[in-house]
Amino acid sequence: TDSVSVNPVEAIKIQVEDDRTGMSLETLKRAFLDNLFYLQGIGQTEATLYDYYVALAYTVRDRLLHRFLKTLETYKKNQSKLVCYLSAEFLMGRHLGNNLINLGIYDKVRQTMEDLGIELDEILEQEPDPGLGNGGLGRLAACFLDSLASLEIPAIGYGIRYEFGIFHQKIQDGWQVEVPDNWLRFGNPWEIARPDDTVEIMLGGHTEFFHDERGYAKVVWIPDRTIIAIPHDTPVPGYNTNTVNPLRLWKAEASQDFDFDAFNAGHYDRAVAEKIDAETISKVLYPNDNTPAGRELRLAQQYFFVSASLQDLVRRHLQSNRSLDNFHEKFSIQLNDTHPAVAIAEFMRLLVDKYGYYWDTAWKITQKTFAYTNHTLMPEALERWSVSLFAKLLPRHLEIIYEINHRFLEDVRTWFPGDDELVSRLSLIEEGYHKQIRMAHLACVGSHAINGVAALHTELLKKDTLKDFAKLWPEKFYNKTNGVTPRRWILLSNPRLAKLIAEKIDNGWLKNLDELRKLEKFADDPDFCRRWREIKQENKRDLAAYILKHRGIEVDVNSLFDVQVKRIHEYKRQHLAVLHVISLYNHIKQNPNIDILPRTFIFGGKAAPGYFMAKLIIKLINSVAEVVNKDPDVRGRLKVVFLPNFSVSLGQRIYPAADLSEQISTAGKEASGTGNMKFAMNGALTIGTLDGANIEIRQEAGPENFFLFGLTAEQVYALKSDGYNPMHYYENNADLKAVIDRIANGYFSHGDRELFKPIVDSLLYEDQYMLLADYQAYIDCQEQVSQAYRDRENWTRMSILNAARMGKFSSDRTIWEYCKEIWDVKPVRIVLEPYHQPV
Ligand code: T68
Repeated sequence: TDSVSVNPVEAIKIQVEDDRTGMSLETLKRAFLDNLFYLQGIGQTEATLYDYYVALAYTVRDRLLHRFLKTLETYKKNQSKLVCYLSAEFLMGRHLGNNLINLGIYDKVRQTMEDLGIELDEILEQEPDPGLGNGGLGRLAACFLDSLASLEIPAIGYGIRYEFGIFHQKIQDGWQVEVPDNWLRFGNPWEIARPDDTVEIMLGGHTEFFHDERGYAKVVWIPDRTIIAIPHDTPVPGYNTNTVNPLRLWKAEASQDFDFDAFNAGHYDRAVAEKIDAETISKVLYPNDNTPAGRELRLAQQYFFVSASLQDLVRRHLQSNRSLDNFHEKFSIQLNDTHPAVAIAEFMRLLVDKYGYYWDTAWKITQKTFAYTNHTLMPEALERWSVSLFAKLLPRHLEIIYEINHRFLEDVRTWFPGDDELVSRLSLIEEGYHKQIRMAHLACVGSHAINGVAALHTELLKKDTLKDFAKLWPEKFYNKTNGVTPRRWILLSNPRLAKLIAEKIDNGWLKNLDELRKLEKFADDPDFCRRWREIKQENKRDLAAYILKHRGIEVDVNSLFDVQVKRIHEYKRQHLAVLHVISLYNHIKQNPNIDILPRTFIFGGKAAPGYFMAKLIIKLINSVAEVVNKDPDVRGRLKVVFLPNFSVSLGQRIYPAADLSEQISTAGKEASGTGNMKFAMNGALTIGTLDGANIEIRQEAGPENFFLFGLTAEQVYALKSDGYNPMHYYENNADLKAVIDRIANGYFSHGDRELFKPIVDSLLYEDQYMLLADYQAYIDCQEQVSQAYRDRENWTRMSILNAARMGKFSSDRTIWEYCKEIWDVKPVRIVLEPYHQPV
């Protein structure tokens, strides 16, 4: 560990506690009341809960700031190598609770608030959930930032400060309705605007050739518009460290010059229109998960934040280095999927056009700087941009991409003479009527490392999606199985469980999750098991109260809580779980006295607004819920609940209360999954296919503690090539037929046979995701789950062992692997000024 040394004698000699840094109860209370008065302009008698939230947020921010500034100063002074995580999404979740935890003052602040007659939980609820991401990919970026800071790794996250994050989901008449998420409406105490670091971004126009003074052919890009990017920094503290890394999000604005020109020429209206136009770029997050948007504005967003971030890095580098020759020794840039992949072309443009590098030198620096993470195997989800769109928006980058491609394919032709097929498969350009740029190919050639996000995913990338690249450069491929932060996903979400764990094995697990293994020995301790079970029960009671309040549905806390929360997508197969519900319902209708395990089915997740089938699946869930929940024959033994607006904060309520985690994607489709890890850490057992990280979760937990069903990725592939016929399963399985017929006959749609016809038809005539092939295996496996749950003692034992064995899935482990194998970075200890050392 590098460190900036501080004289330890001095460190104990001077200890000043002031209202902006002090951590004692008295100081915290004074600081909070002071902020309430001077920042919110209100006294305690008049203040709203929201005023309290803002006052407390500033109290916490003050305590982050000197750590933040010290962190930045230390990185600069030490010339530390910095990890730059480029991501179009950061799904951070609420900051306040997490920051209290990472600063180690959660309990103290709870006490402080209590002394003032304020309930901390109520204040935490006031914070709008910053939803700057769609799902797994955006949340992964957030977990990574937490781990980076907790491991004291010099790092910065770069992204877009969307004014509107992921839409707010309402359910009306069973349908999803999207409402804009105006999360910045009342301000944001966590961000700090840094107008001094504003950069200009060029767009559109054309390029011109000329010869420079040395006679070299050069290109200049003449853009037709310029906008500015203003950085807003959010401090990201590590757990129990002084490290506070920046998350730098860019806001788009019109450049002042433009305004003035038009304004002075008497075109006030035009100046205003241009301003609105420029600001559109960071206005809204595209709500598609696992599908490319393909819109001009989306490409503009990608280029906007990438160009701003690279300019920022180059500026930082040149502050303390004479050239960019050693850039790759000071920065490692990770591309979170292909959304920032245009960075490869932009960095080449900066090196060649702006800083005068020879192409070959520039290319070497570029390749050594970048690394690329892939998050999908589905070919339709790989990003492609039409050449014509690129030409219009980024004419110079198109030329650069053609040049990269030309040189790359020349190499391929030398290595594999005569293999034209290979050349066209590897090309960055997909030929055809509409020529397209394959962004994954650009990311692969421009990076020194390419990784998948779970073992199976990486294997399939090498065998299938990126097989030609894997053949060219096997040494570039890595696996980095995803992880999640135990600070937010256990300690903050499930304080009861965290307290029990700490009682038994102390607090080391928060920094080294493998220590959870020490819990294994309590799996046979009746007292521990009883408390484990009670905690789950209390968490279930909390969630039941939430369900009653928000959905008006009463659920039985003694029933099995069977949960599927994630984006709605056909490959994730929420509708397979619905088929199971209907099957159980059919059994009850046939014999109302049947002995059936009471279950509460909980669903949550957003559908992309343009994804018709996904929205229809939500409607189906709600329609089945309506019938099942009020059928007297059911006698409350089955309940179906769709919880609207699944988000990070709703996840924090749900994972701790789940008994069963549904991870039932078609094998080979879910790259990793990360919700599966959050459930397991909180003591839920998994029912799942051999897909993504499920495989590794099962390996760790032990196959006897995992409910496995379904085709393997290989079997899916084989069945597809043999000519899959879903109708065969329908015709030969009476139970399945009865389930599908119930939907088709309009039983759940007031007799309307048309409503769910698209789902029925897609299952019977195509069934791309093979629900019917996996149906019986799933039903049988669910029966095993029911049997297992009846033996509560054994279930508890399995639950404990599952949680105890999830150490691998800490994002700390994932980040260490990136640091050692891909980024080559080391921790840097941040030492505070003596007067800022905690008393
Ligand atoms: C997810 N991908 C994977 N994509 O589906 C999941 N896509 O298996 C994996 O665990 C997770 O990434 C983290 O690696 C996504 O979440 C998107 O959200 C997305 C957004 C825009 C465009 C395409």
